[in-house]
Amino acid sequence: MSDVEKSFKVVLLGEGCVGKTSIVLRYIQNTFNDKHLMTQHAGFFQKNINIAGKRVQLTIWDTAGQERFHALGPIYYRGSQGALVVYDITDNDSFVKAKNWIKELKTMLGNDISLCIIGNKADLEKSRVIPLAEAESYAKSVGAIHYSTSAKLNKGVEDLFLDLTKRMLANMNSSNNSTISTSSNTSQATNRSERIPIVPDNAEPSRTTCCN
Ligand code: G3D
Ligand code: MG
Repeated sequence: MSDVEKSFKVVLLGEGCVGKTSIVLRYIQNTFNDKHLMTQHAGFFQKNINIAGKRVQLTIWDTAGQERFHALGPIYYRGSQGALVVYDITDNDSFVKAKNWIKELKTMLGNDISLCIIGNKADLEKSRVIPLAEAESYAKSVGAIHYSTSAKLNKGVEDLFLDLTKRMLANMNSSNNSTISTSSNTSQATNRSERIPIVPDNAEPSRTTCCN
């Protein structure tokens, strides 16, 4: 098996409790835990996939709950080629927050990033407050792709990462630097140097769930 040909940094963003950690754990470990996850899984996860004949390594950054205190800044998403901005389809505030993140990412990173807007908790369709058409139309208006997922039921998660990876490869090919990178090139080295540890959040130790 050949070495990784390309490495991408992908960040998860969105309000607390929308299911960011659940999505990444579903993708990496194929597990779902409805117990409190916030402080247990801070940092980044890696997954290697073969796609279009290329071996790609995804480094997926999850927060340690800093979003609850508005404490996530450019240091977290800088250098990323993909962003998953997650909202909860049953929570209007989380959709507003997702739009704010999109605005910030576009201001800070321009069009160099593949944006995904993810309506999670699709299993709670009966409690949906964000119409799918509205979310899709917003995504289109900002050049993002909208996905519906349920980390709980394992719906849409694999497809989302596959599609995002294809888009990041396509972006890379359409940019000036269209040569496939190797693991020793500058772009990956840059990503490595930006692996600033995410400090676990100890601010809410007594909570057993993060929602409600
Ligand atoms: P976060 O990382 O965005 O803060 P978490 O969100 O992944 O910690 O999830 C927050 C809560 O939402 C968790 O429940 C989790 O089980 C639940 N959740 C995540 N994804 C889904 C989903 O697809 N469907 C449903 N129904 N629930 C989901 P608790 O009870 O720990 O607050
Ligand atoms: Mg989390």
